[in-house]
Parts: sequence; C-alpha cells; structure tokens
Amino acid sequence: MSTLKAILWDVDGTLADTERDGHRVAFNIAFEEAGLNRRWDVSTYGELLKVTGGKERIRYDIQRGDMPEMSNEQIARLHARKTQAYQELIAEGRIPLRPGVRRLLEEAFSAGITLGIATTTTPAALNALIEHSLGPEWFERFAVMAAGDIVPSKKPAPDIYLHAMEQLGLSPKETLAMEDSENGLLSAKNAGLRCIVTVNDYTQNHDFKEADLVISTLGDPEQPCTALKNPHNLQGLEYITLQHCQSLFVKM
Ligand code: XBP
Ligand code: MG
Repeated sequence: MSTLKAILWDVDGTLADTERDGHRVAFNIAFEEAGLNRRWDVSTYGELLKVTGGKERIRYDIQRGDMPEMSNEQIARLHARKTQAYQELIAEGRIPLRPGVRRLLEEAFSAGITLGIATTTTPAALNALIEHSLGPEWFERFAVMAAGDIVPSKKPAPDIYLHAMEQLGLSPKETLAMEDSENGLLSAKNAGLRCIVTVNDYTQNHDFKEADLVISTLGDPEQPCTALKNPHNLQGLEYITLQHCQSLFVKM
C-alpha cells in the first residue's frame, strides 16, 4: 500500500484544449508569415500530434515531404514565432480550462498534495496558459514546472516525469499523472506512475489500455463526466475528486 503525495499534470489537452484552436492556429500564422504555403488543417494536425514537440512536428512534416527543407536554425526561428503567436492567442483568453481542472487543482492544493507540471510544450507557452487561463497565483503553487527541451527525449519517453519527480524528491509509487493522450500515458507509465486520462476529440481513439482510469473529463457537479474505462472499479464517478485519486493508491 502507498499514499498519494503528488499529482503531475500534462498541459496540452489535459489542462485545456489548446491544440486545435491554439497551437495549430499559431503554427499556421508562423507558416504564413514565413511565406510558406503549408497549412495544418484540423485533421492533418490530429495526425501530426503523434509527434510530440512543436519543432519535432515541423521536422517530421519536412521529412515526409510536406514542407520545404529547413535547417535546425530555421526550424527554431519558425517555432519561436509560432510560440509568440500562441502567447498572443492565449492572452486573448480564448482557451478555457477543461471541466473540473480548477476544482480538482484547488482541492488537491488545499489538502497539501504536491502539484507539478510535466509537459512537452515550450516554457513560454506553458507560462502564457498559467497566466491567462489558470491564474498567476499558480506559478507559486506548482512545486515544479517541467517543460519542453529541459530533457533529452520528449514523451512517450519517461524523461519529463522522471525529471519532475527527481526535482521533487518523489518516487513513482506516490505520484499520479494526469494525461490526455497515448504518448502522455506511455510517458507516465514508462516512468512507473499511475495515470488518469481525460480524453478529447483528438485522443478519444488512442490506446489507453494501461490507464488506471479513462474519463471524458474530470467533470464538475453541474457538468458530470462519463467513465470510459474503470479497471479499479472506482465508485461515484460523476466528477473526479481527490478521494478518487487517493483510492488508486490505497487499493494497489
Ligand atoms: C503537447 C505537445 C506540444 C504542443 C506544441 O504537449 O506535443 O508539442 O503540441 O507545443 P503536452 P510546442 O500534451 O505534453 O503538454 O510547439 O511548444 O512544442
Ligand atoms: Mg497532452
């Protein structure tokens, strides 16, 4: 038996639905300004999400012949402009948090659970979302904000979770991951964590066999969630509480 001490949160798709109307739009703005003809439509972007990291995603599109050759430096410049465009979109407040995210974060924080971030996105993009969608007080409340190129390999590699746990002096036995995608789940599981998955339009058909719970959202009293996979047979899943998270640990 072990005890839940920390929850590490993925960002894109988990805290907020940032991909379709945030990152994707920002990539297209950067492509247009750079004089490139390439645009990532909603379904193409869904395919490209299997590659984590924005620079890596651009490189993949080049390698498969859908964008012109570019040096790493040119990719980095293009991606820097994309990040700027993304920050501007987020500053408009157009991407709200997903249902239940604020409620569960507040509940866990008040209960003294350590909270952190483990994401493949760029720190500047993460900071914009915290500032404008979550609230600046959360810069202090997250005990670790592990993001982007800080580790050698992005999700599905375990690196970012291992890094965050190392920073906090925590073991995987006492840490829960919140994810939305197969790559995210694999990253958490490769690091030995338990993992709750909230699906979204881009990830609902991913393989979540290894997840400890798969739900439509974290839910709220006025916006209940649907359980899609509940291997530990948790009860009362209208919305996910800290007690649900803790019971994943007590039972195993
Ligand atoms: C999702 C990603 C990111 C974003 C784009 O990250 O793969 O690459 O799509 O962000 P997560 P950048 O779900 O781990 O938060 O362009 O800043 O890489
Ligand atoms: Mg994600």
